[in-house]
Amino acid sequence: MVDVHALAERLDDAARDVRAIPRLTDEAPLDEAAGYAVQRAGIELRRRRGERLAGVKMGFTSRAKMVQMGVDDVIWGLLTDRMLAESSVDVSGLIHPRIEPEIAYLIGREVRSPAEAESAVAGVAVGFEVLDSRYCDFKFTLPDVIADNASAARFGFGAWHPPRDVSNVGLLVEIDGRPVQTGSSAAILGDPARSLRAAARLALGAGMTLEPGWIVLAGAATAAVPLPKDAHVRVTGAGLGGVEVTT
Ligand code: OOG
Repeated sequence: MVDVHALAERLDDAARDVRAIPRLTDEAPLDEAAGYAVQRAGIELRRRRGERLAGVKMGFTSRAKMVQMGVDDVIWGLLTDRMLAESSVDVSGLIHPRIEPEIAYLIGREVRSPAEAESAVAGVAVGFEVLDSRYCDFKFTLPDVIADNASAARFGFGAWHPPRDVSNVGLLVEIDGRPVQTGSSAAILGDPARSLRAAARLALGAGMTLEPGWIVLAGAATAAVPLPKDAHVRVTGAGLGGVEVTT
């Protein structure tokens, strides 16, 4: 028997103590369903501390990320209001943060079926996600990373634009003015809209719906890069402007 609550607390403590832990699967026989149960229990701990759900993030939606992390399935995690980084990220509170470019969707009304997902979008923006695996060396199996809320740590986004085709947006990540990653949103399942529909499907499967005001991060189009201290990061999406963050 897997003690879902105890495993969620172990991950939650690791994040709060800024200390990496061994993979849960080293000792507990987790499958993906158990991983999601641990993820939900972890979100419950956050909710009890007053955090509110702010959206969802998709993971492993691009080949570059699957290859980087050695996994082969799409996953999701939940975002809370306290993960939102307005303009700065304090990396001293994170274990080994990495940053990646994102396409962000703003949900305008409740999504009751995956087919409704695109018409429910109120805006699109370029965004970023700061990942921080709670596991040693950023190494995990699929159930481990699912339990760890898909490595979610912080996120941000630029100005919202009216809904539009974002199937081939050129993305650029610069750190201190130096380009460190380039890619296209087409790397996200061929079109980030597929990732959005998958988010709606996964939410419904978990007894939830994408809600008005929620953000959906469609997943990275490039590999993630280490986020150093005292850095200035700019993520730009062709036609969507940019978003900046300092550490
Ligand atoms: C897991 C999260 C992956 C993405 O965009 O593919 C992810 C990780 O790489 O630590 O968010």
